[in-house]
Amino acid sequence: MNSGSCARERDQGDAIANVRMERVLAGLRESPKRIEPIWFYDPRGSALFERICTAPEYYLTRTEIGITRADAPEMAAALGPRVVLIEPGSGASLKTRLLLEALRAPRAYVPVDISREQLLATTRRLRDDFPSLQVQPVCADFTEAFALPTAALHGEARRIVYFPGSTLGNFARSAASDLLRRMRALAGTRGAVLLGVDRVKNTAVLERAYNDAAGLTAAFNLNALHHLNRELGADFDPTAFAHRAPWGPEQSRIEMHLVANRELGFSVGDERFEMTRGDHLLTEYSHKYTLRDVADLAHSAGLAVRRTWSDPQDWFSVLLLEPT
Ligand code: AVI
Repeated sequence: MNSGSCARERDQGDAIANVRMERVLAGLRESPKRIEPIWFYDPRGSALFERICTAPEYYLTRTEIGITRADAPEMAAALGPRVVLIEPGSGASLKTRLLLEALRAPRAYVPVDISREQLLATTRRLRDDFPSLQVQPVCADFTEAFALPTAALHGEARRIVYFPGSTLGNFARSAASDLLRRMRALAGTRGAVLLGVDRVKNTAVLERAYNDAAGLTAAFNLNALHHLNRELGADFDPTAFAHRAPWGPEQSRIEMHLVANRELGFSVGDERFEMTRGDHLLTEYSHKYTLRDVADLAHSAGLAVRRTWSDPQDWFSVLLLEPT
């Protein structure tokens, strides 16, 4: 590598850091102040999220795994043979393995993740465990446009976009609709989207899932401040904030907040912000859906619900969506 390319890489790195800083500042200038959920996820935040997924109160992961375990053969039959499975925000999911095991002669698996380390680790493990499967990782932020590897686009294989985990719920309605629309485009006219969503249910069950007794979700929420302090040189005092995650029935969502427990100030970049006791930072939405909501959302993105698989309590559903 010569000094010219080093300088270019440094300039690109600076440009990305500036964009990140500007997005954080824009969120903090809003009312209420907003921090994007991507700030939960540094290595500590990712480890906390893994622990949340097995917390007794957080029913989502084990319920979706249960559905996948029970219904993967039916899902595989509905998807058809020799598919290319594309998974935006892939992580290291057990659900994907259950699906891959059930699929008939899948052509390729394309995990898409922003974390290069996570992506490489997943790719290595899957190549070991599924030696005949082509694993073609894409390192990208799936909320932005990204290109598929040409091998995944070639041939007649049906493309299936797999989006489990109720991650769609973390997007506001219009952003969720845009994301589904992009997934439809990625799948193509003969393809499909296999989507996992969390269902509307008893408020106490929902609020418990985001206020676990061990304090994992609280630590996960506060981790956004530690992450911002380290990455952007902010000076939040995390001890001055408390985790709150109330259910909002009008918007059908859990809203994660960090509430100031005293009057305080903090700086990000050159900007100074003040909060009074009781003010909050909004860190995440987690929308919950009725089947009617999902059908409407899918419809807004040019997709129709073809199949639905749910657990016996109807707490979570996996839906097969196809272009209308
Ligand atoms: C990633 N996402 C689907 C999780 C959720 O349930 O909305 C993130 C999470 N936030 C708090 N606990 C888990």
